Amino acid sequence: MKEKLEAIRKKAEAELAAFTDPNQLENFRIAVLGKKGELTSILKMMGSLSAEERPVMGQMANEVRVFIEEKIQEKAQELKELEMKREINSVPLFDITVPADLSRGSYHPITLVQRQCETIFKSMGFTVEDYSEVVTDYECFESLNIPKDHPARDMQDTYYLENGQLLKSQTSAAQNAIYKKYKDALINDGVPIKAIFPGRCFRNEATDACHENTFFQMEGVMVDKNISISNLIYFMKTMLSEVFQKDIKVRLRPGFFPFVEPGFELDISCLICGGEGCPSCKHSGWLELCPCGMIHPEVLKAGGIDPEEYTGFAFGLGLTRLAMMKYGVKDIRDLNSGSLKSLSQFTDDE
Ligand code: FA5
Repeated sequence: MKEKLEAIRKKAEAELAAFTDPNQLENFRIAVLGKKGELTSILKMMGSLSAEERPVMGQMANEVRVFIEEKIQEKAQELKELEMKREINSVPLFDITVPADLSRGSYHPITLVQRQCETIFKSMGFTVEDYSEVVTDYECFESLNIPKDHPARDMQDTYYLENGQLLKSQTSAAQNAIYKKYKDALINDGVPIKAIFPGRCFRNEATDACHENTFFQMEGVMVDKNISISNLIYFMKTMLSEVFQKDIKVRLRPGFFPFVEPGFELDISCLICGGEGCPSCKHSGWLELCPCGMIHPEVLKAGGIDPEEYTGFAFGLGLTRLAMMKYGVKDIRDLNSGSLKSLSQFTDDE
């Protein structure tokens, strides 16, 4: 029996190393550890051993079982990571040298991604709102729990106009108006507020491969009774899997925004370099894509909604960065270049 157990262990080690497909793993698991598997059959023979041999063989059989289970798990993880790498490498990188086909017009990649997101959220009952690019200080900051002289204003270097208005630095600037528009239906008729609002944002930023001074975001809010972080995570996951049509590595970490509590940063593993680090992700392997959180009670109050009764989530998706990742654009500045040679290459694959 000892030799048999040793043979099973050796065979498992050799066979598992050669597997390239998760189905092979499952078949192997059944053949060895399943009800009628090789190891299980040996265990069934334990009864015929002497009282001295039984515990020794029992321990050895158990060690072989644990060894094989661990090896199967390791291999499954290795195959999963390989599959992910394959998928990431299958994102066709946008090639700036390809000659343009200017025989007909085409949509801008940000428009394509925005429309996809709109379709996804509309199918989940969200309305699509439009909002102006010039807003008041109240809309962009004060209504969002960022009073005058609050240090959080320094997080965004804002362009102010001579009349005191400003170029919106974040689509969150539309939140207050949306709450006011839909609060009566929420309070009187129990209709949840579910809205997205895509729009252009402006910040006085030094540009690089992943920062522009003019870029698009898409805000999303949902307010109702008993909305929780699980609802937020569900909608974020659905949006990403629908946009990319495959599993994307994401990470959620704490983030500070005065208008949400708790707040999160949602990053995705850079699809340009497969997470290894490149200029498109500032060499970190991750790209900040969609900060989000539970709407701060002060923000709901400013919108005329009682935070004791209602809760909600909000997110601010970086649409321009999403277009980069979706279409394999290494440098965000190409998207604002106005170069038809570059921009005519994108097509709607819906
Ligand atoms: C905000 O603008 C918040 N309003 C987002 C938010 C909304 C948080 C609702 C919580 C609840 P932030 O400054 O991090 O956060 O920008 C959000 C996203 O916009 C970033 O993750 C990024 O994808 C994109 N973004 C920000 N700055 C730039 C830039 N200069 N160029 C390109 N994309 C940018």
